[in-house]
Formats: sequence, C-alpha cells, structure tokens
Amino acid sequence: MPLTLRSQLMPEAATGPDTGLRIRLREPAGIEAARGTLEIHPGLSPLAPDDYVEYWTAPGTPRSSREGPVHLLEHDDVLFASWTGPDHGLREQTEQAYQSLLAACRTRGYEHLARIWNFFGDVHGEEDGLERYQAFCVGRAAALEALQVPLASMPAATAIGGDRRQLVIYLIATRTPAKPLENPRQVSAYHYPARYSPKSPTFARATQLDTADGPLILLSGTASIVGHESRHPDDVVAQARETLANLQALHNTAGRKLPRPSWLRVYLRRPEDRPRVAAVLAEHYNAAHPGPIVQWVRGDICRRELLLEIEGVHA
Ligand code: 3EB
Repeated sequence: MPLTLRSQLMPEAATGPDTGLRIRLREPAGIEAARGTLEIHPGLSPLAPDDYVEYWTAPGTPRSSREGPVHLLEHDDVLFASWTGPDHGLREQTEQAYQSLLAACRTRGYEHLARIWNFFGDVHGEEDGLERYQAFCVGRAAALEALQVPLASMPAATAIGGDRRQLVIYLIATRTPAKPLENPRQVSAYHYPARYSPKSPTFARATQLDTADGPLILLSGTASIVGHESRHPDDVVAQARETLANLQALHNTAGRKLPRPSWLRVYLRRPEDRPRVAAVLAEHYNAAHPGPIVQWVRGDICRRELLLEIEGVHA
C-alpha cells in the first residue's frame, strides 16, 4: 500500500488543513505543538505581500509527542519531527539535534528520512576556525555517520541562514524509503571536494515518494552550481537561469511524465533582486498552466557568491 502525503502552499488568510505539519514565516523563531499540529517558525521573513503557509498532511489520527527539544507528530505512514535550540556551538548543537531527531524517528519505526530543512543565523560567521555553514556540515555528517545512514539514502534538504540566532530543524520521515535523485549537471553534494567543507554536505538533490496520489518529488534547495562550482557570481539573472536549468535537469532525470512543480520557494539574499528573478521564472514557467505558486523569502545561501536558492514540490 503506497503512503499518502500531501503538500500545499496556501495564503495565510485561507483555511488550511487542521492537522499536520505547517510552516509559517512568523516571529519568533521556534516550534508550536498543539493538538494534531506541529507549527514551525523558521525565523525567516517573507517578502511582502507573500503571506503563504506551507501545509503537509497525511492520513491517520495524529499522535503528538515530545522528547526534550524534539517535537513529533506521527501519522499512519508519515512522521513529522522538529528540533529547535540556540545556534551557538553550531557543530555540537547540529550533531546533537540530528542524533536526537533520528533516534526518535527510529524508535517509532520511521527509519527513512525523505526531507529535512535546516535554518540558523550568521551562516558566514566563524566558529572553531570554520565558516558556520561548514561547522553545521561537520556536525550533521558526524551524526549521520554515527547512525550509519548511507550516502545513497540521504534526504532532500535545505540549509539557509536566517536573521535570528536560532537553530530550527524539521523533517519528514517514512517507514519505507524515498528514492533519492541526483542531478546529472551537478556533482552529488556528498562528493563535493573538501575545499567547500571538511565534511561534505550530506543531502540528495531531491527525493521521490510514490504516493497513493501519484509521484511526489521533494526538491532540495537548488542554486547556480554546475559540477561543484558556483556559476555567475555577480549576475542574479544568470544565477536564476542556471538554477532553473538545474531544476529542469532534475525533472528530466525523474522522468518527463512526472508532474510539474506545484509550489516553489525562492530564497533571496537581496530582496531587491526579486523583480529580476521573477521575470526569469515567469518566462520559464510560461508554458505551464497553471504555473507553480511561488513564495519569496529573505535568506542567506550557504556560499557567499550565491544570490538565490529554490526549493519546492512536484505533485
Ligand atoms: C548546494 O547545492 C547549495 O547543506 O543541506 C542546498 C541545499 C545547499 C541543501 C545543505 C545546501 C544544503 O550545495 C546549498
């Protein structure tokens, strides 16, 4: 029996599902667990007027639980889990967070990570002689290695710098494995050369879940990287085109018959770049009726020269 998992981006004013995981870009950063829902505030700001809420739902009466900083919301075949804490001592905090999150998932019988999001402040700051994004990568890799998660089973991921000094992590875990997808235009992140980080970023470019509604593709944050190198450092329009070429290549790999993107989130380092990036998106998705819903968010991408990153869902 295939599982059911649905994802929607809906305007704040609309009435969304009353159970499941939801992501709302509201202050302060953190997690709110209520009956049947887990609400995440990643500590990022939407670019007005995009007040969207991201909803993830699955069948079954949701069961909430908590283990210290780990909040869980369990459905029949899908588990949502989250962790939040200060982002100082980022390497240790990240390692701890991943250890606790994965242990809690495994105890409940959800061995497989399909998707994970990571947010923290001051990505380009320094810690232990490393750039903080690298410290994050080292902590994450240490936990995944200790837990013996194979490189070929990595989740799709996002790692973005926000303006709040808070580490917020949330994930979707399943009982049966999602299929990881890699991008033929890009070196797998877990094979990046060491100059980007002493321990490479551990994530897949996307994961595919075959659900009762059909294939669901969970797109990792995707940027203007070809091979392992950043392209077009000073040109946001060229970065947007390169990013869309990467997303297209990923879609082609997954299979052209797969659904188009239903929603995308664009993280922009500089809010003022929005009109130029929006024009590139409009041109690209012109042929799609209807095109994806797009949310625009201010965020720092993990390499200084990268001006934007796009994540999303095909369903
Ligand atoms: C990249 O392709 C851009 O470290 O989890 C995108 C998505 C990026 C996830 C992560 C990093 C991560 O390398 C950066």
